[in-house]
Amino acid sequence: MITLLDYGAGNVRSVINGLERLGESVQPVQSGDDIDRAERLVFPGVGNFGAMMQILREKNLIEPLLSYLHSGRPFFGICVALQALFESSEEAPDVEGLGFLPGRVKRFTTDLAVPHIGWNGYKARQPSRIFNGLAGDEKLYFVHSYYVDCQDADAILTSTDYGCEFTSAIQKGNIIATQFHPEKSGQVGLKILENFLDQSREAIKPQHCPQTTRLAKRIIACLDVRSNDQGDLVVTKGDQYDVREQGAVRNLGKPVQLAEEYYDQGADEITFLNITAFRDFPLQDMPMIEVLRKTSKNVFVPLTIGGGIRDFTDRNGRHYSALEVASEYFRSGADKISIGSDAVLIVEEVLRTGKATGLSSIEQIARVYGNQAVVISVDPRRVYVESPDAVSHPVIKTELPGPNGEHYCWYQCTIKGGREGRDLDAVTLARVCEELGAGEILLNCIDRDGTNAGFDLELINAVKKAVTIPVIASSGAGSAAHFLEVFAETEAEAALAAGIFHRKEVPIGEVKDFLSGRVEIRKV
Ligand code: 1PR
Repeated sequence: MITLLDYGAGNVRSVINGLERLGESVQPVQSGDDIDRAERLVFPGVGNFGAMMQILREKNLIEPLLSYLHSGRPFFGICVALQALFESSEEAPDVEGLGFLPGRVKRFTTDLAVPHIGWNGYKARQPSRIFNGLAGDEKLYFVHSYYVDCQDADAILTSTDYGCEFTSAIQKGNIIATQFHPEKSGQVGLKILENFLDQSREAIKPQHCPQTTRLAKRIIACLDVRSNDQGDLVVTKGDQYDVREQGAVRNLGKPVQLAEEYYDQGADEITFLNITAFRDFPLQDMPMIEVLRKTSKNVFVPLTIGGGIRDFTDRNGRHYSALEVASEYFRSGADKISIGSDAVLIVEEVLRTGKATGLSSIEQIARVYGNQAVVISVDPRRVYVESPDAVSHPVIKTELPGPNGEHYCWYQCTIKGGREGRDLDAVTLARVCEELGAGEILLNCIDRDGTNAGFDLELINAVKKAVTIPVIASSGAGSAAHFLEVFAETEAEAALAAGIFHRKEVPIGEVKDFLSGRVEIRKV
């Protein structure tokens, strides 16, 4: 039996799924007494350091937690739960941490994108039972903007490089905590959890740890999901967003099954986009919730879900906030949510009034679940113009002339799955969304979607220059070489594709084999 400390702020389902997969039963903490009685305690931390400490205080869990930590019983903390063990955090300077270990939590100050999102390596500093079966050169999944500066050298279990060298795991007696997410780190992560659960395993140091660790470029499989005309939920795929072929919605497979296949093939992340959610409220019959629940049982890499995340009032006058919709997704196994149409409307309003309200879906969800949990999905389309000052939007000089020989273009944002163009450009959208608290940009391109013609490098460079958060390049991948091209010619942190994977033209493994040795990637 594992006791799980869930303070209600994020995706603990994946941790539970991981532990259950390893044959354990999981009992959530209801009160401090449960912690007092616990034999093994797992504490997955998500969201904001200050909010977490405040909830722990309100629930009177600080004292039981500290006395558990000092009792020498097994403890595994994840992400913000690692940070909680220290004295304080720059994320909430007025809030005290548990102070179990000396040191502070600091924000990354680097030219690299922040949050640090993706698969990075680790350098083992001491033997541990969690390393059993690991070679040392594996990559693990990180997602955070703050890192631990541990002042007790003997407690540092692993360190990782990202602009600086930071403590990525600690071990002190039976207390282990990691900045990375084992429950999201595929088979390697499950192995680490399994090693923690079995206290009889020998403490070892892995053989092949790197001198310097490097963040991998991520390869993401995207599943556009909707109901077809028969009412079945299917994975579909459009050509420039048109998903119908001879009148019928293209059916390329079942969402859960395809997600599992891509996980097995080595996808670094899976994204589900509920592409008709702008007209059907996502909590009405909740098909995507079920997809997430089932997928997260067997898929141990990050899951993003998008579509319909906005405020909504149903026929009976019941109001749902975007935060409620997102919360339901997080509870069901999502690690990140993606906001499309609503982000465009929010940014238009911010630009019109000159200020943010603090109440938009982006701001509210980022406040509760952390910036890293909020992805903005952009659906832009090229608009050619005669000259750079023809419109008030940022215009780029393009190598791909327009139909009338134009050498300039801007990227118009659309909503409702590309059906409606707006007077807003993708560069401004991305920049303002970052200011509002978004943690990542999923940059689609209607012109390239489904064309197999390669990514729109000019679009990606224009948006990437405007933001410091990670950018996922999307739309147009038609070969493994297109992935190399996008990583060589832009600074995108990840590349996403759909059609070539669904049609089995180029499997994920082939993309990774092709990139191996040329681009830093995660090998499975
Ligand atoms: O606006 O918040 O409800 O979110 C709806 C979401 O659904 C948005 O993220 C939007 O991008 C997506 N969406 C809406 N309609 C479509 C459509 O195709 N008709 N799909 C759609 C967007 C783009 C990518 C695609 C890449 C890669 N699809 O998801 O996977 O272009 O494709 P490729 O590799 O085959 O070229 P909201």
